Amino acid sequence: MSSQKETRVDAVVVGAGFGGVYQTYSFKSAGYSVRCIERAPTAGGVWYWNRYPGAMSDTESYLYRYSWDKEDLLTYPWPNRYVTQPEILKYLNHVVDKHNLRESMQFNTSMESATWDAEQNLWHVVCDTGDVFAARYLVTAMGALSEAHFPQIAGLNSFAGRLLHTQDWPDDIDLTGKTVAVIGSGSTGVQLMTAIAPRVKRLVSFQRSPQHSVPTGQGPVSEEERKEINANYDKIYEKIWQSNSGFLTNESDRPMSSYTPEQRQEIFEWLWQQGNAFRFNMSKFSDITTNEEANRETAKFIEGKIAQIVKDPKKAKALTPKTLYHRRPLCDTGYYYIFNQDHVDIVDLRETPIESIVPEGIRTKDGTVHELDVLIFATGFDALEGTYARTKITGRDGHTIAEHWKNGPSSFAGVSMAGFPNMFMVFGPQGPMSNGATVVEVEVRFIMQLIANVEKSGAATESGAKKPKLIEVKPEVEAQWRKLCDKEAETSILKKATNSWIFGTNVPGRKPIVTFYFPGLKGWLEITRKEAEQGFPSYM
Ligand code: NA7
Repeated sequence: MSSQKETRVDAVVVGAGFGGVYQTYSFKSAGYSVRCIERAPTAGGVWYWNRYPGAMSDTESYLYRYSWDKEDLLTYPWPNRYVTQPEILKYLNHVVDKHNLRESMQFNTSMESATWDAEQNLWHVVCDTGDVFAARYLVTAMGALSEAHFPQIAGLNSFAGRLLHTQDWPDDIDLTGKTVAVIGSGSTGVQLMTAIAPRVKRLVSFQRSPQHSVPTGQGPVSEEERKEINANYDKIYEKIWQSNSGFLTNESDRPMSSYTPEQRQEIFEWLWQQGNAFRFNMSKFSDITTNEEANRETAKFIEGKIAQIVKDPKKAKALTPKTLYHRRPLCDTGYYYIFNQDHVDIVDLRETPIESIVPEGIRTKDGTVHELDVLIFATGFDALEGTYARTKITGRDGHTIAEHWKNGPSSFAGVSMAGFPNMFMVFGPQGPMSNGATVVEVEVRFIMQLIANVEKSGAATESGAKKPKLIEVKPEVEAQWRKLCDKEAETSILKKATNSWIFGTNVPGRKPIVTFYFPGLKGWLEITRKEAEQGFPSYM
């Protein structure tokens, strides 16, 4: 432990993204002294780092925000159906300023370690700035997806041009007139390529797996639409808290087989015109992710669209998946269309793998050297473990998170880990699989309920007269939760995907896990509500 004088606070929050901002607000408004530390120079979290062109939310604007600031809900501008990265960054910083949270925040500060002190029942938090905090509560809101996954390709460091990862996008890069390669065709790669295609001299996608993507339906929101949403916000959120996805007020309970083949095609076409991947997946058919036949039919419809849109048969072939529609659903603002331009090309890595990176660019196994100015990795994240590996968190009896997660990340409800008293995660492993903006809200509320529960007993006083009661989940509850998450994911077609961060299989060497609680928001809320009603029996 550092010899530096400790600053005593009630709570330390790590991270000032969607989760950390709300957690800081919640502590502050409940009267706790709180320090939020953030490694970036401002609030924003993933929306600060992922500044690549085209970055935007694929949850619709009216739901990609906090529900608890009613005034903002009604007045804060969101002119389009989806909010872009700069808009989200601005919004989060607006919330920080509006609620005077900046005074509780410390930027350009990373947590190096957090160590549980069982004598004093405190967390000692050491930062790279030399700051040391002692806090009764520690909340890590560091994001599940905040550490870049950089695949180890031979010769990676030999490239003489500019090498970038979408996760840490620099401000000084201008791609105009450049020859650019993108490795990665997940939601990030698809957004990025669609956005940069008009301005680069040449764009080549080095694609390992083609994906099924549907249109976002991005476009302006009229004054009438906004008025209608404003007039119904309470009712909308009532439905959202009852939904699995946290995105949709209308999740279908009708299986695909209940429609005739003609009706299905009409519905697919309607969904395609409406846009939004989650709407496409869940609003009209209930079984796209659970019934293989329904899934194949959906995949076939999208593949038909690819064939219609992409004129060059070679490019169309490369862009057409041969798999189920089983990845995290994607949507785009014209992705397939960019391949109709002569300066946009695709290398199908299934046929011609990368041999190595060379100073001039990428050498593929057929001996071709693709000369490049800029090489962009849109290769995703080392989810959860990557994030938590940046810091050393040591709980009871010297037990570290790295040890706790030796069989892959786990928690109870995405929030608590056995052996880590008075510590909580926002967006930890096995939280609800739902819209992130709603997930952070329900998790923070649950954390505050847990804290209020022990504090109302009067046990956790600053005076230290009594040993404060601790909040610590039972180990058997965490183990059962993990089993439950495995079971709930068992029937999902998403499980058939390889290389998925949702199943911990995208980074070599990581243990496969089920990252989410698949029943989503509704199921998670039912369980945690019961937990609160019964006086938190899962906790010691
Ligand atoms: P994803 O969804 O993990 O996608 C990563 C992409 O990078 C995907 O196309 C991968 O191909 C590709 N990739 C990864 N490693 C390699 C190597 N070694 N060679 C070639 N291609 C590779 O990350 P995103 O950033 O797009 O999205 C992550 C989340 O962010 C998303 O779910 C949203 O919640 C926001 P693969 O498909 O594995 O063959």
